[in-house]
Amino acid sequence: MVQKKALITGVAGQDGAYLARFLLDKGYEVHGLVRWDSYVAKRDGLRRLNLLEVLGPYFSIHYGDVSDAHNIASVIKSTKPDEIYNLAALSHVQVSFDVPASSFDINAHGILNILEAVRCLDMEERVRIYQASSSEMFGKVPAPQNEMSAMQPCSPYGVSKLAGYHLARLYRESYGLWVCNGILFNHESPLRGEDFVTHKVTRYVAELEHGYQKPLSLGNLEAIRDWGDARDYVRGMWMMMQAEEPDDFVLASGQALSVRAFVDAAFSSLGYQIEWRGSGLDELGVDAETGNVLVKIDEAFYRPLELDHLLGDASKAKDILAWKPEIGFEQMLRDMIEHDRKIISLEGNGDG
Ligand code: G4F
Repeated sequence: MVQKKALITGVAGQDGAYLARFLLDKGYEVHGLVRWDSYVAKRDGLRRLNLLEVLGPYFSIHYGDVSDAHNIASVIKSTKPDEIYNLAALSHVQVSFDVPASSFDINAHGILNILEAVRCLDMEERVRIYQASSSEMFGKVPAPQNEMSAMQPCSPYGVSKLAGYHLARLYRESYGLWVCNGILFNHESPLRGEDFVTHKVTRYVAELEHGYQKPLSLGNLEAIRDWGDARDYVRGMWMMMQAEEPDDFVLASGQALSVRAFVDAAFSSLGYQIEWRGSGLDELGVDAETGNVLVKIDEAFYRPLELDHLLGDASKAKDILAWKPEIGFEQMLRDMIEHDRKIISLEGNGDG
């Protein structure tokens, strides 16, 4: 059987690592684009790939950057992929307010460079492209959101992702490129970056077992998110790429929780009950048993503009692709905390 080849940009991230593992298990030859800073800090930069045992004979690393048009064209030309998954992104919403131009370079220019490379190399006939679009594009529109909802992003990240989404759609409609947009709602896992709220919380809860130190500082607790599991979502990406026609699909769990409810669930999974006292910036989350302050509010984690309510409707993916999430919220939370406990005990043994 002829082995399919995939190129994954952003392969060192949460989704990239899970997708690489998934495709290797399906018998693909996988090429991963990794940025120079992962090369410099190789051990840390490639830690997810190491953990999932991705590095091996059917996986090749290419150092580069989607915002460098020459680089991405040359990687596409040399690897000749059947499928390109564009997962490279500046993905932290709050950070995008600090570096809006970089967000555009990576999130909008990046996909443009890929689309142009495929077109100029006359590879339209053989390559399929997946663009990682985001529920952050919906911004302020009322929940639930699906493929037909309006889009009013409220962060530089969301605006840059919306530009990327439209470029993908435009190249599909005007040049006939096989490009699909996966509009993914928040998706978490043990490999989630620790600067995202879920992993920041689970890491703190796991550390509590080794003794109380200082409170966890968080921002807005009222925002509501639809949290699914990244492992289900990379399967969905692949399913979109196997469809007969290129199209755009929402992937979501269909259940939403506030950040506060997530915090409560994470703490209670290890037996801590939080009592919320006070309000606004003075609000505290107190351990009902010991009186220790576990959570405090820090204005620094508030964004200039907040996206209040995301709840995805993934009916189209269910109907057309037969995709549905298999890992529930409770299991995801359990896996994240178990992973953090393991990492913390390895660090304690000097193996971290
Ligand atoms: O975990 P977050 O940083 O994820 P956010 O902003 O929803 O973005 C994630 O999901 C998007 C899909 O909709 C992706 F496109 C994007 O790349 C990323 O993966 O924040 C979630 C919520 C926000 O409302 C934030 O204001 O948690 C709130 N929050 C409260 N305290 C915090 C914190 N977020 C972070 N990162 N850190 C805090 O201390």
